[in-house]
Amino acid sequence: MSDKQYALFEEQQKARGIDLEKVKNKIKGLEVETPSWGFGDSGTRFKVFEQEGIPRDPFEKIEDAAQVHKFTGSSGAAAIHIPWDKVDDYKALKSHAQDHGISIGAVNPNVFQDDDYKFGSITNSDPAIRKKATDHLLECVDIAREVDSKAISLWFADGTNYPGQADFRKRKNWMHESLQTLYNELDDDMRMLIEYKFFEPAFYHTDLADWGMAFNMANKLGPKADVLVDTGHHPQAANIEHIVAYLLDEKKLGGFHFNSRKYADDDLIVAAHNPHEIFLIMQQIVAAEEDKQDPAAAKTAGNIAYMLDQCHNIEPKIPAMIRSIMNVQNLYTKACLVNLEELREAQEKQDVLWAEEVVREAYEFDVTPLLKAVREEMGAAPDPMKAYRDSGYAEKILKRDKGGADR
Ligand code: PSV
Ligand code: MN
Repeated sequence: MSDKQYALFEEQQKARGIDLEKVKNKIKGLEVETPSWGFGDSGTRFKVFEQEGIPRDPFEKIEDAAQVHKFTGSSGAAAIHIPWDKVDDYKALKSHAQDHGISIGAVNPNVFQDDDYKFGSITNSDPAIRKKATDHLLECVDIAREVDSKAISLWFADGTNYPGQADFRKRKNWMHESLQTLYNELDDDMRMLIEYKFFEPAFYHTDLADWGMAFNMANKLGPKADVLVDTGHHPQAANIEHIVAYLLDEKKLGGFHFNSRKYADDDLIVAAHNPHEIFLIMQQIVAAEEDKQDPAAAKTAGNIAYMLDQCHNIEPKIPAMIRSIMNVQNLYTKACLVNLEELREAQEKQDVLWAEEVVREAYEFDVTPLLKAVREEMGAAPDPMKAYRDSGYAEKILKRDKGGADR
């Protein structure tokens, strides 16, 4: 698009009542963390394909994450997963991130990879195993303090495979007990994000199966506990944007794990085949951000921790992350182009087709030129994919060879 065409786009948006300067500022404020584990080798239960150039330790994962930020301008933090990212000196990890222009994001405890957790971690009927898992959660609070992170992001693989295997209600209470212990340990400016998933790795039941259970838990714990929505953790056809709106209204939406899925928890590039779904989620968020009648909802929306949770098993990691960040930026921008006043009017008049059109119209605009302009203003790359390709970084890391660190 030439400058002239861009000027026309600006005119067009102005005529629709959209303040493009405001939209630009909103895009500049959008930060999406990358997951350190998304830079490591990963695969399916059938095969992990080793790639050349995979980071050999958490420090190199941070270096790769910094590349994503360098070119997109919107990914200034990397989430870590413990023990995958266990290091002797967490302050050194924090400084390494700072030296590369990013920070450490959410700290994710891992209580699903130890043999002891075969029958559950914080829901295990053995008190010694529950204590071991809870102690690890507390260890992660200490790590968060060292790396200056304000979020503990929790996901539990706990569940059962067969009817009668365990007592659902007891497990529910054990989970509450453990999470309360963690909650009590959080500093005032920290929060915990509770992620749910209705399947996998357990096949019969999962202890935190859906947003309602996570919401109930977060409510019981208190204001420092919020719900995290991973877009890959719902049954097919679940209306995720409705869940998002509900949690926003309850002021309990804390974070996102973005990815896209076709069948299960596929962890693919976000919006690779569900762009419209991500747009509709973003639309709910932008509507809350702009809600003058409900400042608390606007505050909640403005305080969401956005993260990618992706495990690319056949594609190169860094450009896949860059593509994901671009897709999130793209769909958030489109959501910002919805004329909310017109939408309200259409809803008040109960004009179904008009309301649908107001939302769809925004989705159909090409916002690439706008995003190029914004990235330029931010000092990032107008075309991040090309800039990364041209940078030579992908070739430079080949010397790391195959066989990188644990995810
Ligand atoms: C589980 O499927 C999950 O979404 C959780 O966020 C984990 O921490 C992450 O994937 C990595 O396994
Ligand atoms: Mn997740």
